[in-house]
Amino acid sequence: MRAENTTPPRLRRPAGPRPGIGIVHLGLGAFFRAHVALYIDDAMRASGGDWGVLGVSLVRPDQRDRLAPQGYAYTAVELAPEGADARIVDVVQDVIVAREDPARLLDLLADPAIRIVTLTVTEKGYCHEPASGALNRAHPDILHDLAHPQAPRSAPGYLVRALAHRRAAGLAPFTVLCCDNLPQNGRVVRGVVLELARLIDPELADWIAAEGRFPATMVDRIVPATSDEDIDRLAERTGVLDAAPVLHEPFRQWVIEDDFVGDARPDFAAAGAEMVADVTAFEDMKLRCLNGTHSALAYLGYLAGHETIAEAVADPVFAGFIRHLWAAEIVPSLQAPPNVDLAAYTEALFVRYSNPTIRHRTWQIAMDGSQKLPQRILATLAENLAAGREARGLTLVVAAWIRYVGGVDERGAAIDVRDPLAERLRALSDTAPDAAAKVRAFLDLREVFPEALAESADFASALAGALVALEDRGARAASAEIAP
Ligand code: CS2
Repeated sequence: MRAENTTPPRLRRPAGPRPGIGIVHLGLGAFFRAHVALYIDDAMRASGGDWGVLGVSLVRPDQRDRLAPQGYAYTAVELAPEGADARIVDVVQDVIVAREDPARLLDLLADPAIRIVTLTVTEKGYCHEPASGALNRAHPDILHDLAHPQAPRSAPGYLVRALAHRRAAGLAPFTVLCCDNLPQNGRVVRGVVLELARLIDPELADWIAAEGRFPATMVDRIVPATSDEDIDRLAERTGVLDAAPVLHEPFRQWVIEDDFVGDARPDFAAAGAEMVADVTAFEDMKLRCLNGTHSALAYLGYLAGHETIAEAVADPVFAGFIRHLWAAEIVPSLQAPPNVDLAAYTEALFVRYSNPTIRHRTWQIAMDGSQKLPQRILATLAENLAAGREARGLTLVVAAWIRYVGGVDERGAAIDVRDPLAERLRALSDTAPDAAAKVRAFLDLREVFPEALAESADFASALAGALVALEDRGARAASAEIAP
């Protein structure tokens, strides 16, 4: 038999005792499986505890269907420039798809053994208005969840109904542990949960406000989407087929506010997480330095024809541009967290971006810009303008986003724009007669742009100038003009 015709055997869950389930995770994407899940696994290995995970996909069955035949075990492949290293992870004990049976998920969340609900549902999963953090009461999923109490669709909808069931059963609430890239992420999820709960039952909202815990966290690890080629390559290397591996960089960081209901949590510190009283400085540093320049490279790099982050930073123009952003526009806006040297932090980011074994597509990071720009770019920009600091680089990034969501790249090819506001953005772009009108129409998106930017005539004219530079001379030349 020729080797290439044989199908390798499927990955199997390693034999051995299984922990009880203590955590429900909403949003079973690659990031959770390559980051939070590994900390939970390491914490249990170090200090024990029944912290097995029930994974939940809110809508799509694909992860469950790939993981179930392998007993929910998967391979985490660490990609370092000097070589790859693989580990089998079996912390996930079961996976369910909420949309198939919402009542079952609500029952499971009311189990007293569940002490923590972790979330990676992406920025748009909180149904909030990105500029203000408030619940978007007109969101179709929120309207649905108010009308159908037993069958929610949104993450806040599940949390509120599950907390109501726990209160009715005389149980303590679970801790809600947000692991998405939002500033004050614990505060954001607490805010939307309380607002939704108040619309349903003010006493429930009071109980959640008094008894619930929503620690904020800063999460960091670069985890590109897994491709079919990645799956084939891993199977060739190991001789075993894993239909759901995750690929990640060596670096990882997790900073967690140590505020859990009844102090019930895995021993995250033993796994290397930093347990702190306040994550704000860590969150601002990471969102602005890492995610901010990721988005810069995503829009400018994509427009200039770069497919991945590693390719974009190998281009001296974009390398120079993000170094300018860090030194002149981002770091001056930050308070360094204790014992952190921000210059060393950003230099380490540059090395992480340059890892040639990570294929992190600019297109992937460009997704959902309307939900990402406020915390990654616009907050820094507004502070710089108020303080009279340099802001031309960040202004160009906003212009590049506007150019990108117009849906046509610099060679005239269509861009597959993914964003909850994609249709509206495209329409704004298509109907504006010139750059100034386009910029005005975008700045009027008040769920995206903060007042300080939306109402500044100087900013509007700088943004229009940046858009003209992009349209006339292209992303590469426009970036080089700012950071020669
Ligand atoms: C990226 C993040 O896709 C994106 O928007 O900026 O996923 C980034 O890779 C992680 O936050 C790194 O911790």
